[in-house]
Amino acid sequence: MSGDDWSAGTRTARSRGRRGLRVLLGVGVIGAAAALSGCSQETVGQLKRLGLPVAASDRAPSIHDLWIGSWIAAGAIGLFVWGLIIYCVVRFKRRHGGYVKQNRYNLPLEVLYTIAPFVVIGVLFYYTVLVQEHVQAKVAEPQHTIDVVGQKWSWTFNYREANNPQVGNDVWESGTIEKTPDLYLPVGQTVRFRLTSPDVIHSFWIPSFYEKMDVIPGRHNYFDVTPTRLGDYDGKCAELCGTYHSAMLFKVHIVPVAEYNEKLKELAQAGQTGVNLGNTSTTVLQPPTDTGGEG
Ligand SMILES: [Cu+2]
Repeated sequence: MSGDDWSAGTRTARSRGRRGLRVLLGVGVIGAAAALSGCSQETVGQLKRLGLPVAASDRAPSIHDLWIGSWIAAGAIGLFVWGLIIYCVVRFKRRHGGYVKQNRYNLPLEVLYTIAPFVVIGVLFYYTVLVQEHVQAKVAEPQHTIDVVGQKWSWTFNYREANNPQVGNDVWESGTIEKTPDLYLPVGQTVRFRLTSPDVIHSFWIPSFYEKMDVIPGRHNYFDVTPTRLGDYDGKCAELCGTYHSAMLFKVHIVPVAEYNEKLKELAQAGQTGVNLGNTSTTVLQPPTDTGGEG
């Protein structure tokens, strides 16, 4: 094979490679477009929030901003570092068998490597503290107080509404691992959650509030929040608490105030008045039964 044949061969191979790359890119773009067009509005919204569910409380937007800001900062730093790596790989590629000049024990560089991460952590820490202060700020006079009991393996919600003329009673709802309890919240009104546990540590989490708090035996953790968006949301335990931790779910319904009062009156009519401090559930899920059959 002559030199000309060889270079013509590599040219053909290279152009074939480029065509292959273009086809691959085209397929990728079409595939991504098809995948995204198949997504619901909800999924697209969640992608825009970089994975966060829709926000449903007055405290959530500041956590949203911290989340997005952290990703932007991480992305900028990532691009900068990848840029430096690619630059070094290309610019200082080993040629003619020699090494480029090595920079070990370069004091100014090492000082820079030490200080730069502290600056990054310092900025993240500063904004985290600001957001935490805002999220945990207490309301002087919360309009509603709900005592939440996290117990193995469900939740009890005590609505302390004895002073609410619309309800006139403290009422409660309690779930089991078979029956997921409902938590009703009035939209636009301040709610204080007081958390207790009779057994082990749980964690009270409504993902759409973008915050959660541990439920610790012997302690009274509490936080204030104003639900801001009507709708149904998920709630769950976020602390591994035993065999049926994964079944420790609840449904959150953010409703107009009138409907909230109605729901609580229904609980009162069902005789669920007073305060229920919960108890370790004795309900045990049955193991799946053998359906029998041959083979
Ligand atoms: Cu739990």
